[in-house]
Amino acid sequence: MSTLKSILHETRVFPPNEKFVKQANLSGIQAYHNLYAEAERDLPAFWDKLARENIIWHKPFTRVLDESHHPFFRWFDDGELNVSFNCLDRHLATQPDKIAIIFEADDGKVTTATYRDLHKRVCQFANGLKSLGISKGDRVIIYMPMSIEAVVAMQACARIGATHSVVFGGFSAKSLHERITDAGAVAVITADEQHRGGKINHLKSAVDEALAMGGTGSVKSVVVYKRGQGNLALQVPRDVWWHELIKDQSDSCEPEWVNAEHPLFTLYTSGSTGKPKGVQHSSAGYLLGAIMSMQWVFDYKPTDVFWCTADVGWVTGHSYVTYGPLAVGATQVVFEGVPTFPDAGRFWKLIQDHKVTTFYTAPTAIRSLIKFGADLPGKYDLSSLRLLGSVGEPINPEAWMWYYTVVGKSRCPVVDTWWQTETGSHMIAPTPGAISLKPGSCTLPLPGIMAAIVDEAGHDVPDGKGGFLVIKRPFPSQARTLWGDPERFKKTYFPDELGGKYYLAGDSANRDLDGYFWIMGRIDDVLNVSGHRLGTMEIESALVASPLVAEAAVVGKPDEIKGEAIVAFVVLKGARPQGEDAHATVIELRNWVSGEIGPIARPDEIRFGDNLPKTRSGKIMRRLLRTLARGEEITQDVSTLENPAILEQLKQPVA
Ligand code: 6R9
Repeated sequence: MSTLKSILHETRVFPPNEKFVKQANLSGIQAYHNLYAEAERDLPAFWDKLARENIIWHKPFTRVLDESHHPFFRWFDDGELNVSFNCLDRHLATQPDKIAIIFEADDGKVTTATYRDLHKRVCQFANGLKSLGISKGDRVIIYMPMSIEAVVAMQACARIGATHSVVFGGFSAKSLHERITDAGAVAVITADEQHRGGKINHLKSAVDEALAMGGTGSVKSVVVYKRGQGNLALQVPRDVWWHELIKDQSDSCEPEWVNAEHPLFTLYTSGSTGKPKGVQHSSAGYLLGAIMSMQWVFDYKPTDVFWCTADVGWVTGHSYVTYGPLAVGATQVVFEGVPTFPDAGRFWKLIQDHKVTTFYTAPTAIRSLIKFGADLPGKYDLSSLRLLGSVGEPINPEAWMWYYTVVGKSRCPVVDTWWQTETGSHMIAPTPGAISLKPGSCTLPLPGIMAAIVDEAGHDVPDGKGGFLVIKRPFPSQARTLWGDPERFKKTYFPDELGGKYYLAGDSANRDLDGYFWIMGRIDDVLNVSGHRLGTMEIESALVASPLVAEAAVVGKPDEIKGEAIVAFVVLKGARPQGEDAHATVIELRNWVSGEIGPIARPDEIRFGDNLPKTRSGKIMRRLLRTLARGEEITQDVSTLENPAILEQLKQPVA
């Protein structure tokens, strides 16, 4: 295999294999181009047809797209539906006994639920919520471990028209408090415990702590699912056990029909300021995005066993655990634990045991498993796999190649899916029976997604030049606003600087001469070194291409002469080097990067750690690395860090 010369010089191309093309939902490149052109010709007509074909409407819509309040777009806005009906009831006539969820607990215990079971459980719980006085338009916080119950809780909210806001179980009581008060939630659904990697996290005590912080008078009820022993005192009448709540409830529940634009959920995500943004999604448009991407990108087939490893606390867990797979009637795996417990073969064992066909995970998970070598996946039978997916950050070509060859045995397309909390569903991603893959590129925009790259003034840049990634025309699954802050929505995503017209994603990207998109990283992750623009990702890719390196993160630090200097935090495949050894490795890696990209990209400083500081969803916390790189004390909130101890190691420059 040729060595890598930075991602933009990546020349490997993998056309879809014939067998895959034959069976694909979108088969052959012409089919893709036709569909894309159809959307370009008449965008409303394109989505109109899909919305009628793929959603079951209680009251069909007559209007497709209303742009009169730009950028607060409305889709299908005189239609009525219920999202939970579209995920459950629609399958009762055709496949009630099909397994909807295979749940594997941290300790390996497996339980399943059919569509009929799931429907009953959602109805019962929805009735329980109603008995607490919760109704349409109320906000409900969900703070749960990965479980069938977490999916039930979300679906039950959707069923009664309550707007859920899931808070990831790894967030601290303080973050939870912030979200409860911002949402003005009437209830919190939680569990006594969360089990991950053999460790227990006491969710209910965090809820108690959050509710004791004040300003949470809107919260009338706390529902507690008993995941562990349930050894805790309920605060009656506020708190109620889940099993007590549903005990006498009927297992049928007429769905609340809501307007297409009714807020299905808000999900908090971090922005450039400290205050998290409550990204608000619609019902119909959001659902349509989830369904179409299941069909186009995951090439969904009724025989699939789908597994998205994301937690429901993130948008990926919303669209590709709770809503997308159920709306299309899939069998899916839901996993409570972590990839490395009880050992680093856990993911591969799950794929083997449940005969997973479609596996969707994050590059950071892949890279951390690469560390354990190719022998490990080789010990498991992964022959059920037919499609692999990646999400959350750019996947460097070397990790892509490992995923493709070692996990997928060069048989399975790798779909690198670029999208965001704000976009609700995939935006730029291969339709795998149509599009040739290039390692490290999320390839081409989906039909109906008018993605482009522009400069600071909002003008198109020539291919190969790079700039801001924007989406020029509205699409159904996009966020409608920020909860309680429409001004911030407008300012952040439709800034005046770009003429206010386009959705600004906040990522920089490059489009190559074949029209393929290469995401370079967040706008704030772009370094300007001696007047040269460098994506941190580009340097990371080069580092990871070295046989010595398992993982790397690159940040900038201010430099008097160059503007910015490059600091690389590196995890080696071998042990963390000390003394002379460390010094020699630094020189070797600096020269390596210089050879890969050019002397301009040579890191000014390299530090070694056993790991990188990551959130529990697997994102590297670059802002912490930037603080460390500057030699400053960390004052930021580190409560979302998986491994806070690593910061001490990374403080130390190599002497
Ligand atoms: C789905 C999700 C969004 C940000 C996004 C970008 C990065 C996500 C990516 C990717 C390159 C991909 N990102 N997928 N970058 N290639 N395939 O992760 O949503 O948590 O809101 O993060 O993640 O920087 O702007 P979210």
